[in-house]
Amino acid sequence: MLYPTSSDQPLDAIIVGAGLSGMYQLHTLRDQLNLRVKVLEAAEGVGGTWYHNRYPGARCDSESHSYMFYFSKALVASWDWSERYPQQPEILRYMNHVADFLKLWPDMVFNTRVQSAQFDEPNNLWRVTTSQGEEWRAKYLITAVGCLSSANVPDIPGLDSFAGEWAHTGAWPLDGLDMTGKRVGVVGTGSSGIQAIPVIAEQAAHLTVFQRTANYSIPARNAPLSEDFKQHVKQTADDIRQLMQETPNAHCFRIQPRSAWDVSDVERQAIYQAAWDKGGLQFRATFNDLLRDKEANDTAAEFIKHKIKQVVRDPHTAELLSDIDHPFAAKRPPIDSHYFETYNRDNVSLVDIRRHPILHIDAQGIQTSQAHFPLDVIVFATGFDAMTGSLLRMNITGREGLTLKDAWHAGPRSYLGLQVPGFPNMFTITGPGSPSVLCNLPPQIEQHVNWITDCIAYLHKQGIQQMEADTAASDDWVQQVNDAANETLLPQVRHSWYLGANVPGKPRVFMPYAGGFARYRGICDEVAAQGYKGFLLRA
Ligand code: N01
Repeated sequence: MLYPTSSDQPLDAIIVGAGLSGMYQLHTLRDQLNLRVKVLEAAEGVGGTWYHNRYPGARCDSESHSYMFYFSKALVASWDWSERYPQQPEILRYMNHVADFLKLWPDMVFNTRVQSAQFDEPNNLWRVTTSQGEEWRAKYLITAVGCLSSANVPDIPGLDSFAGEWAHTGAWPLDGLDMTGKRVGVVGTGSSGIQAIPVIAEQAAHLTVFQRTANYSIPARNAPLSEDFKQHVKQTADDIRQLMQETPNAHCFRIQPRSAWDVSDVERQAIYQAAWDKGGLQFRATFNDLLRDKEANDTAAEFIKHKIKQVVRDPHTAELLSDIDHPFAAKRPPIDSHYFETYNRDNVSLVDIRRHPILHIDAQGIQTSQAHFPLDVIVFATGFDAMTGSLLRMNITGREGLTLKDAWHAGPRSYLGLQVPGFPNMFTITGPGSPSVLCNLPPQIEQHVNWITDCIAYLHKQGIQQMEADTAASDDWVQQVNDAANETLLPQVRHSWYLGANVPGKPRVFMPYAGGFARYRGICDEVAAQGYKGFLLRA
């Protein structure tokens, strides 16, 4: 047996997950604090969600120079992205490069799914059991399981009887899915579906898209990066990092400090047009009140709906695609490469499953309340049991037999998205209650990992054996998370995955902190400066 089991010395920390967060956490604890740490990872390799999301067209919606680590200048200098938005294989290469660069491989254990984690109170240890039949023990348990890692396959009657092949975008087969010349159905038009649909349409004999909720999308305007730009990123790394830390969503662009009502109608249209031409998530940064003022938001929404109608030639299809029932960017806004244009192809059709729901799947295909659609392949682009799914799947039990499932029966409750009352010495990187999915994730990961690392250093220095989120502080934080969300239009979308509404039976609670990354960082820093106020520290 290569690694410690119950008979060996416990580790200092077990990190679950070898995505960006798990890898960086391993580096800081091992190489800065000199702790004994292992990463346990269910997959065969590093990458986290990017390991599994191999669907055609998978690409990052954050611009490549913002989707990387900035904590090390040498690491920044060692990497070049090739495109404005990196494709999944390139992101996976980057992750492998990070593991090589930081020499992480000896301390990561693959093909090892955590099956349970139990706090052993008398010994002040976490006991972790895995799919390999091992038990690992460590003082700290750090979850780095990602926010969008638990694929949500809808429970549609008859799926088992389907004679063709099917896959979920978030759990894509490692050896791919050949759709050449086949009749393919895609269910779902969120970010993943909108990325996959144009690429699948080029391969399939016929593509049928099953749309439940029409969605906005902004052209990505992807392009190769020039050598000049690649050099610029290296030379201005400090500025880029600083900018991402100051913006609400940790992206490399500022939200314009103007209201949609500060300009004339003509100027507003010109601003939207320029943002449309430039492409990308910056579109929502054109005005500072798009997510707070419904009427301001309507001006952006109408602009995009008009664009859809201009692009899509068939009036009925254009109507279905532009009949959007929620404010722009109140659900995570997709960006695309020729998504709406794809509906002008002869081999693509759109089915409205809001009006005519899917009834069941049979051996030959999908039956809606209106018609039967013969298919060879079904692609579920139906999203994730976001933010809590992967944590709950780990069967975590804290003090006095309290399970995480019970602790979160009414929705996730944590302090700062970092710790949960009743679960001592457990930290949740980008956990529910942190800005996480509302942010470009690498800067938020750096911030969380640095905070946890500083915190553990402090505990060691002070001789503190146990740290746990205080219940009252956590309740107050949950209130602050709700208050921040209620200042925006985000909670108004009742079918949003931010609220858990996409998973049957999941409590409807707004999960990420919407007060902005910069504000959140300030709060976390303040808590640390006050000796980790709001946490119970036991010697
Ligand atoms: O999932 P989604 P996603 N029957 O939940 C539909 C990130 N991401 O994988 O809206 C029929 O957004 C559902 O319909 P409705 C990003 O944060 C990042 O696309 O619930 N349809 C919707 O159309 C994103 O927000 C990148 O009515 C069903 C779709 O499936 C998040 O991942 C790239 C259904 C699901 O959309 C999730 O995106 C891609 C059912 N039973 C994704 N259940 C980056 O670039 C669901 N749907 C970083």
